[in-house]
Amino acid sequence: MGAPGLVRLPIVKPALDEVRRLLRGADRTLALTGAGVSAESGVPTFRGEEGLWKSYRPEDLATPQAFRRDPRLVWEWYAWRRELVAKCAPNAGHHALAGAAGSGRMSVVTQNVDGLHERAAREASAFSETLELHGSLFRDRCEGCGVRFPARADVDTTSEEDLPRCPVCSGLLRPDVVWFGESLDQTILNSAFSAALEADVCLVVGTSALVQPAASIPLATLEGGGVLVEVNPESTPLTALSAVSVRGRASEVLPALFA
Ligand code: BJW
Ligand code: ZN
Repeated sequence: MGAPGLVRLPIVKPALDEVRRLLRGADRTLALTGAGVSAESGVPTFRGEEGLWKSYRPEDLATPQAFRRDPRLVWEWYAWRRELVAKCAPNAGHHALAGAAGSGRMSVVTQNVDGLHERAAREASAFSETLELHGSLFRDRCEGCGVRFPARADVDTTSEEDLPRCPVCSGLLRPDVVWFGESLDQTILNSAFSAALEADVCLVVGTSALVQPAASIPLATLEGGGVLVEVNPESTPLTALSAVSVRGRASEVLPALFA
């Protein structure tokens, strides 16, 4: 046991107490998550000093135009990310949300394509569907007929001829994610906005809240008379609208909130 003076005190205790009070009083809670929730699992975020967009240009890799121009390059990037994420595991933040969602009073909406919320829910044997706004890294979709397939273990990116093709129509397969300039799945988006409108608390975790329409989902909670709670080491455009902003890491703050 460490000396009493060295015990690590929660730096955000008053904020945590206030959030716990809000969550206890809420009939419905919506958690909207972004890349920050998976950062401590080893999945890179997009923006910020260590973010993917520091080394890669979204216009070269995450638009339909980029895929049409150079599908091999885009596939190479996604094959690398699949491999990277496959080695990652859900962290304490994913587990805390999975536990809370399993209780039935919380929905989880994520912008992440890493599948870590679903994995945490499966590991807890908790039934709770995560709404994946930006698709999944582990699914392919045919450019020709639109049919979706579970991702293959290996994608051969040696040349354009080697790229994966649809077994139904021979069209080129692509990762089933939402790129800039593409519409989100309307059913998923409507469900997310409805959940936000009904929520008494919208817990916004680990997102820079810069990408639309995801960043507007918490506004529906405000319109419905609910409150926002933000968990993020940095401030975001939603900070000023939040009842409480907890400045901390998801893997530390979320378990403390739902313990
Ligand atoms: C921690 C932490 C820790 C770190 N714990 N936290 C209205 C106005 C302006 C533009 C638009 C608009 N409407 C639409 C647009 C265009 C565009 C857009 O929003 N652009 C803005 C960037 C300006 N949106 C679209 O194109 C969308 N489509 C659309 O709207 O269709 C209709 C339409 C089209 C065209 C015009 C108008 C309408 C589609 C958006 C698709 C986004 N796709 C990506 C890639 C997905 C596939 C892939 O992964 O490869 O989605 S981009 C990338 O950003 C990814 C993410 O899901 C998304 C959000 O990022 P996120 O999660 O917020 O991550 P970061 O890195 O930004 O932030 C991490 C945060 O975590 C930071 O705050 C850290 O502090 C924090 N953090 N460690 C907690 N340990
Ligand atoms: Zn097809």
